[in-house]
Amino acid sequence: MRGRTRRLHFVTVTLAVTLLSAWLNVWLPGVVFGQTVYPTVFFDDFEQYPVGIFTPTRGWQVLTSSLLDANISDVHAYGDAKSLLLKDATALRIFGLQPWPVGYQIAVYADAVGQGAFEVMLVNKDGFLGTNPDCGYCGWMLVWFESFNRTIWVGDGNQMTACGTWMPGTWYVVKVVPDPSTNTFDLWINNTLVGRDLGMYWPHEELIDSIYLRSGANVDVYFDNVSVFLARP
Ligand SMILES: [Ca+2]
Repeated sequence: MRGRTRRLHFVTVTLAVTLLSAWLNVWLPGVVFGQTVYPTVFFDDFEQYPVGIFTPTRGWQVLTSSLLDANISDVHAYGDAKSLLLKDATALRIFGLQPWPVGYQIAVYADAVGQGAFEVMLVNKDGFLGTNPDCGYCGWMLVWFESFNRTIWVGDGNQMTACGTWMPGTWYVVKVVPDPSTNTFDLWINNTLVGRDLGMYWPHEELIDSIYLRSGANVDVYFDNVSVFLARP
């Protein structure tokens, strides 16, 4: 009887650990920051979509002339099997208005230098599409991978700061953490702080409701492990 109770206890503990691990895998990637864990607004690793043409669901929208330009790929992925592949295309993931401050993390990969650039930032969807005059440009905390001389730029679209270079065939994990007390943000790339106390020039951060991913580089650009988090413990 004692052995049966012990086995039952073992099974219960194993099940609890398994469920906790699964929960952690779903909710925590991208929001562990030093000793701090930030609450996740959303996370997507694209593992739940079939390989092939990306059918935008779960808050995603694809802005492109052809849906053929947005695909779920199993060619490159960050730490698992699938990623979102954009070819001269833009994807928006709408997560809704959140209490400021909001940060984001994303893994990006280009398999060639190509032309143009690829980029990520937070936006107000309606403003960015030109229908909300309250926030002007309506894009915040832009990280811009320029193909010409492979420079990584960060800023607000107008005032940009070079913060490193990039190589094709390499994953870059971009993490942006705002600090509302100083109206600045920090940029981390592959866990290295490459931009500190960067200026926030556009007002009305409380209007942020989406994350924006774009490939205009005439090359295949892969995006994975997209997360948005509330930037406070
Ligand atoms: Ca993935």
